[in-house]
Amino acid sequence: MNIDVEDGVNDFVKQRRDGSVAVIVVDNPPVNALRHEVRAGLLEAFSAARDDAAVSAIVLTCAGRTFVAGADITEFGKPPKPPILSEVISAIEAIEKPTVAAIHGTALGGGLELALGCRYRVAAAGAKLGLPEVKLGLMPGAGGTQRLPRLIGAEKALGMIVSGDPLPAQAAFEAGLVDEIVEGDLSAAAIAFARKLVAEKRTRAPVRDMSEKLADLRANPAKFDELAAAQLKRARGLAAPAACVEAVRWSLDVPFDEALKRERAKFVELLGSDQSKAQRHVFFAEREAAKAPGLPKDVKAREIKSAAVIGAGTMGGGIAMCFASAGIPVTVIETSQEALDRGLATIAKNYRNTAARGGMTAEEADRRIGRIAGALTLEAVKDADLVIEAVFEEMDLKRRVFADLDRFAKPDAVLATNTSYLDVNAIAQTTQRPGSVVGMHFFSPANVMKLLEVVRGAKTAPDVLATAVDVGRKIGKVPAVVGVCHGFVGNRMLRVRGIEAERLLLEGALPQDVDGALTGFGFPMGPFAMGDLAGLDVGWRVRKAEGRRAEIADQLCEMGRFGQKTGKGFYLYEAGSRTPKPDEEVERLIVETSARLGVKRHPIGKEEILERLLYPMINEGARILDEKIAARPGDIDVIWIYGYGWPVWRGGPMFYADQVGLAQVRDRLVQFAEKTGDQTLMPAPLLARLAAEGRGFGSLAAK
Ligand code: T1G
Repeated sequence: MNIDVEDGVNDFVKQRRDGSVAVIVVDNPPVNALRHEVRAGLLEAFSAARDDAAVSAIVLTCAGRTFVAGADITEFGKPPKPPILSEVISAIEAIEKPTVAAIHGTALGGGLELALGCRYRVAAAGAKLGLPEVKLGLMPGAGGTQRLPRLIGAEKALGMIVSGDPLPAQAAFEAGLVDEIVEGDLSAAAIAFARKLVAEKRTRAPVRDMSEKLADLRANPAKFDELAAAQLKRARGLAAPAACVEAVRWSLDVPFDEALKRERAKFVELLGSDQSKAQRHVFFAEREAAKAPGLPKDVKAREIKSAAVIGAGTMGGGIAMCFASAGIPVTVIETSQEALDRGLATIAKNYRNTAARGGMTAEEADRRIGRIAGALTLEAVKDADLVIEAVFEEMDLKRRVFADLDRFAKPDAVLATNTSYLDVNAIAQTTQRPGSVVGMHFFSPANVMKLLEVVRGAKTAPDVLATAVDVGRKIGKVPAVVGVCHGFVGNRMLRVRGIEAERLLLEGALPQDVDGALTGFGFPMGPFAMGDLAGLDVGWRVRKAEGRRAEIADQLCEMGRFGQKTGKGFYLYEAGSRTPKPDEEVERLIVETSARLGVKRHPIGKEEILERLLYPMINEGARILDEKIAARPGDIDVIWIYGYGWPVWRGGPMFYADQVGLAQVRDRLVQFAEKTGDQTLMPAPLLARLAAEGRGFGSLAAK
């Protein structure tokens, strides 16, 4: 964007004149967040342009890669500095001269609210516009809940505000949110647009005074309730979505200024809530988790223009879909035609089902299917920039595959393994190029789950690691860099929780008690229902390989009860149903096993069940930090939220531990160790130290 800056209102807001058009430029990299100097600079610049008789119109634009992407989240929780955003927006809205927001990149949150204060909006073709505050446990706090419904109607506004998902420019244009889509030089086009308004003496009411688009739902509040209920279906445990609904309802039946006051008050209330603090923690933790400590800032990721996946099973198929959906051609390699056909058919079925549900067009589904090729020999990897091995979780098999890959893959290919437990270094050693080997641990179903554990081997080259992280983002994943140990971060902590869950069954709980405690806490599913979904035989094979026994789970497997796939596991499943039903036979087995093992069963309360499941995990998390398998506590939080269903509004296990207080966690762990005799439950050195110092994991700077 060519901006010859006439002068600076301050370091973050510049202004210049293009004839009689005043051009105000926000310049606060990387995303032009509305820190207080930006707000102050905008108020000053707009006031000056308003009062300057030589100015006939005002264009608001931004330098860098995006329009304003919202309030400065790092300022939240600190005393607000004037002017507050809604004050700036009201001042802009009151200006009679045409005001035009020129939008590129992402106009989000306070950024879109700012644009709604202008009389007109023009957008670059690739722009996105949204109010994602709900994803931070908040709601729009500067008029978005009142102005957006007035401009595009309450139904569309409700969808945007409760989901927090942005609208692409074209859809925004069709909704009336944007007045013109621009190709080429946005600033020049916006200035031309402003000039045309002046020349044609076109005026428009401020958004606050618009009402025609509210008429339908004002006349039919029951319809609004219906729409709201549909939107809130997915709000499980979250407070912000309901607050967003209430606020949009005010646009129908509360005068604008009164509604603005209420919006502000509710926004401030949410800002102070534990849920929003947790979700803001996750926002920043997610961005940190992809940053591998010690990686040179200038390391460049290799470009991945093609991929190959070894194995067309559940994981291989899902992984291939990630690349095809991101526009990267991918070859899936299997050992038999039958297995290949089955894998490719499942992929095609998944895409067609999504298209049938309206998740994409049939043409788009065909395009994605078309990007996936099949092959029956490993030679087919020869042109791939990235090869991902997704074969059976067995070390010898993986080592054989990598030895062969070493012969066929091109010299600068990145060789990744999707192992979920095994030693990436041992796999890399079978090649002449261990520097090219990295772990890319996807989560099932791989085309849905957001998490990607990027496993850094002892010899993994910096640019290979950077490439795995970069391509992970490109295929829509949340990458978290971890070190090599058995089960890496997520599965290692899951194993500890599993041991405790089994122990609780022997001591007095039933599967539905344990699962109920976790679903009550906010997890979508408890350990036993999750085991039944994944198949109990999976864990059984892992335990056998480790020479470990889980009394109840192993007996169920010996009885052929593998979970949903056999209609019986820890629960009963009626034909065609995924709803777990408690099973007396399992209850009897548990009680008999306790008696056989001489364990005296006793009632265990929900709170204790929760502590017994979560505190040992947190303790293992502390060991993982001590061993530098994870660099930051936030990485562990991101892994559990995007890979294991930890409720985002509780911030993740390490964030949650800080809220509970590490002294409490420490003391309970000591009690559990004494009660069970299991010394691995004794507080990890890091946890014990922080608790003794009255500190939390949050006080640990990035290592
Ligand atoms: N405030 C402060 N820092 C921000 C920020 C923000 N709003 N947005 C991004 N950053 C930092 C981020 O931490 C990272 O830092 C760098 O910018 C690049 O971000 C009143 C109350 C815009 C789509 O929720 O969704 O307005 O890691 O890595 O992938 O109603 O950032 O480099 O040190 O994500 O290209 C509403 C949040 C705020 C949008 C760009 N707005 N941002 O994605 O880059 S609440 C949002 C994003 C609000 C009003 C309310 C994305 C992005 P670092 P990045 P990206």
